[in-house]
Amino acid sequence: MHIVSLAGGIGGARFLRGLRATAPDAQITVIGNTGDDITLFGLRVCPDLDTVMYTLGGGIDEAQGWGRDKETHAVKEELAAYGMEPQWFGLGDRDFATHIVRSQMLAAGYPLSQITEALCARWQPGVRLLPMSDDRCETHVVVEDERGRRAIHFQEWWVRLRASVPAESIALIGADSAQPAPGVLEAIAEADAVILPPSNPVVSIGTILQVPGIREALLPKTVVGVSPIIGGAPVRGMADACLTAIGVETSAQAVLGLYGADLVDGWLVAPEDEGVALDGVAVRARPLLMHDADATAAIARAALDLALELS
Ligand code: GDP
Ligand code: FO1
Ligand code: CA
Ligand code: CA
Repeated sequence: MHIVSLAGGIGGARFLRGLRATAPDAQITVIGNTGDDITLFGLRVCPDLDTVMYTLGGGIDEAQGWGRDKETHAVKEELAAYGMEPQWFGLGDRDFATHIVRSQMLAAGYPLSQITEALCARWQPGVRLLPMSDDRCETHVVVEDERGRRAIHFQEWWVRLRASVPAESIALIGADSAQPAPGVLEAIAEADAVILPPSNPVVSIGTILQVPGIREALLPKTVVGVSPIIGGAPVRGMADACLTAIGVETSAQAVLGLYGADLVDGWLVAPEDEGVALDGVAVRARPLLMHDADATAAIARAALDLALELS
């Protein structure tokens, strides 16, 4: 069986660990969000790809959900001592090595998809991890602050401002001319099931769906989504600020409406959201908190079973 899953960072990575556990014999292709990517100190950083790679490869900081385990911060401290900006983004020493390898390979002309494959040769995540695109596209957020109305990088809004300044709009710069990375459309075409994990519906899943050709390729497939919103709130993080920015209510019902019945065939909601419904979509209520490995595997199993039932 071949399963395709889209993925953002923490929510996607944790779900994928459960999917891998519940379907050990399946071939799993992950299409990762690269809209969060940013160049810092001359190095290319891909937070969501790295979160998936480290989480599935056993190198993640479990408590934090992103970055390396057993991390130290000597380089960051030395950069700060030189007054180097930004100082609001915390890159650890072990994590720096990943960005150095990636940046060196980019400079040598390798596409991000091949670089990601090379990095995964070390981490052995047990899935095939593909960036959504080899073309650079970055999420930017229009805000109005003391410096006026301006667009800033998503990471500055998310990490420096903690999404405390309302986003007037969110745009994926470069999306129009981006192409799906090699293997993405092929994997979707041959997938037996497509799963949308409980990732951020705007800046993770929504971003991947904006790459021309990806949404269209998913339409004829059996797609099952897991709600990232439980009882009107994101379980962790600030996804509500992203939904508000695009005029969508923070609810399992509204996220289903955002994805649409043309894309999604099945939708898992938490028991407190029982009653969510959309014509043409099979909705099931299941516990959706990924509080441990067993609970997460059970969520992934429910998503997969629903996809197989509908296909
Ligand atoms: P990020 O890139 O690190 O922000 O991670 P993702 O986009 O992959 O996932 C973030 C989303 O995961 C958040 O918006 C939450 O709504 C969702 N999430 C986190 N933990 C859980 C959980 O235990 N259950 C569910 N259903 N959603 C979760
Ligand atoms: N998130 C933070 O809140 N603060 C950080 O300093 C930070 C650094 C960082 C470094 C590498 C990496 O892969 C991720 C990092 N993140 C950090 C998480 C990440 O940038 C965001 O949570 C996601 O991009 C939002 O989805
Ligand atoms: Ca992300
Ligand atoms: Ca479909």
